[in-house]
Amino acid sequence: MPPELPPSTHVTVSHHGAVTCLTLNRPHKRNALSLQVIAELRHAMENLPASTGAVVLDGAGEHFCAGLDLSELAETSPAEGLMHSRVWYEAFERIQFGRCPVVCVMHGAVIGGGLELASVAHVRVAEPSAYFGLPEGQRGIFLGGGGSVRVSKLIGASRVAEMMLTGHVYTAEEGLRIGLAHHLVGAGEGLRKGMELAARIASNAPLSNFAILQALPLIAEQPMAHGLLTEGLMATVTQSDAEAKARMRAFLEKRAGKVVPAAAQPQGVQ
Ligand code: 1HE
Repeated sequence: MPPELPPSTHVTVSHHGAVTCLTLNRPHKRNALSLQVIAELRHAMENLPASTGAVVLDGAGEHFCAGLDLSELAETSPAEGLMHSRVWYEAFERIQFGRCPVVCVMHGAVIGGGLELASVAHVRVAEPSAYFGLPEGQRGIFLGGGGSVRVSKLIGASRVAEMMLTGHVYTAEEGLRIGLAHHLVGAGEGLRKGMELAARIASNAPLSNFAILQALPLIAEQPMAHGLLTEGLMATVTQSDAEAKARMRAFLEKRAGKVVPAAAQPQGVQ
């Protein structure tokens, strides 16, 4: 069971217009994910104000996250271990399939459960200091925060197995290349980029963001005929909304931005 929630201590919540920032704030333990942290993340995601349209998730201190708090599993029984994973799964589901898209800003260690957490986010930004590891084999454990599924979907089960077997650590640049990050920015620029992307996401039509979060992952799992039907239905719903009509009209009347090459975008977005 998740622990009773005290006032937030290990996850700092701050609001910046339509963007809410959740910061793992346990730097003395390298933001290791205790059940308390997991519960606070879940609580924060379930209690976002109506004004929030997107979330940025980052970590205080030198590292994004050192993964599972190893002190919590040192003495657990198999049954407690199973429940531990379930608590993580439920919290991570709230993040992945919540109301708001999540942008994860990664620096320093993105290890084990830290990488599992990052893989729940919809957009990932890396600073050059970020490095990605899965030391589960070395620790005598296994992925338990959904990484077998989510990280495998990002980079393939073969790479996940090799990381766990050999302790292979990927650099930020390699992470970008293989799909662990979508953006690689300069040192100290991760949060600015994350906030910028989140603000952009929050300005999308809410129904489009809904479809991207709720329908797209299901469509990707469906047989092609089912997926195409689901997509067609979702497309019909989004484009029938007044918001979509207004946005398409704005473009046709030359009142909306064009899609331009990245190099021509002053801040990466137009
Ligand atoms: C921790 C943890 C942790 C640090 N659980 N306490 N994760 C790992 O195997 C990664 C383990 N951590 C590390 O390899 C290093 O700590 C770091 C590379 C992340 C950072 O190194 P450094 O030198 O900056 O810090 P440190 O001195 O190692 O750690 C500072 C403190 O944080 C220290 O506690 P202190 O009381 O001695 O000060 C560490 O014990 C503590 N600490 N990381 C608990 N992870 C759902 S299944 C997921 C499976 C996994 O996540 S496996 C991967 C686990």
